[in-house]
Amino acid sequence: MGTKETFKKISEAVVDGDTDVVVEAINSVIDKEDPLEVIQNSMMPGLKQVGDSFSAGEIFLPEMLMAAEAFQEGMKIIEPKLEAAGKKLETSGTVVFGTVLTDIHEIGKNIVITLMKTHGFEIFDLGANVSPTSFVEQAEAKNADIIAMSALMTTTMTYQKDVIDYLKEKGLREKYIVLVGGGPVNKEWAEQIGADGTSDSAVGAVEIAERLIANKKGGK
Ligand code: B12
Repeated sequence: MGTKETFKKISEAVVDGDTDVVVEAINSVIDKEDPLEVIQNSMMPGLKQVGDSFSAGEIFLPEMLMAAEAFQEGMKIIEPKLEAAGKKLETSGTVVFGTVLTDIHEIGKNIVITLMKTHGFEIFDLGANVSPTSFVEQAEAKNADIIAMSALMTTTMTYQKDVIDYLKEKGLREKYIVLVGGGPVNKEWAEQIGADGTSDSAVGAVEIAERLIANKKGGK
């Protein structure tokens, strides 16, 4: 089976929530393919289709849960490869990263975290359902450069604004680079709430984090 067919097989198995097939098919390509390509071109299209079918009322929560589980089992194979492929660099900066309050979606956050680690960032993963006060307390405690927030729902993205407002209230806004991301987040939203940057991809998230850290260290 060629790579293209295997990627299609992985994508379909994510949709079906068939963990065994996902694991087996990933194992068959992971040693010859770029791990990031495997995520972007096989796993993510499957999950996107699941989201679309869920919106259309064609599938329900149990199916979405099974797809998420299959995805996460696949990630267990891909993540170590991604980390091994990363260059060992000096720490680029310290990041506290979490999914906002009342939101439990973590898959995207975890992908961005893995890629940031491979680029030398020190990451404190706060998990999901993180309150604005926790984001700020943890950033202070870890002496972070960046506060990064993921939100996957239109109903939870407003908590990204709450974190920024809380930083302002505490007189700490200028101390941190604030990055926001997740499905419904775009540039307009980031600008509207006064975040420093956003991206809809893990590669883009790393690029923007590196650029903003360089500016900050350069005293800009
Ligand atoms: C998997 C999934 C789940 C899983 C989550 C498992 C887990 N542990 O994460 C489960 C089944 C648990 C779940 C539950 C629910 N879900 Co859900 N879920 C999804 C689904 C299918 C995929 C999300 C995902 O992982 N995408 C893949 C990742 C890689 O993409 P991503 O997160 O966007 O991340 C990328 C970028 O955004 C960016 N990025 C992400 N974070 C950050 C942060 C920064 C700082 C930066 C710079 C970049 C960045 O980089 C990432 C890599 O490319 C989406 C549909 C979709 N198309 O998104 C629905 C979706 C998000 N869910 C939805 C809903 C409604 C729910 C539920 C309310 C369902 C219910 N009735 O209970 C619950 C919510 C529970 C809660 N309180 O949070 C809706 C949200 C609609 C809305 N209001 O906006 C969606 C859009 C489905 C739909 N089309 O209706 N869900």
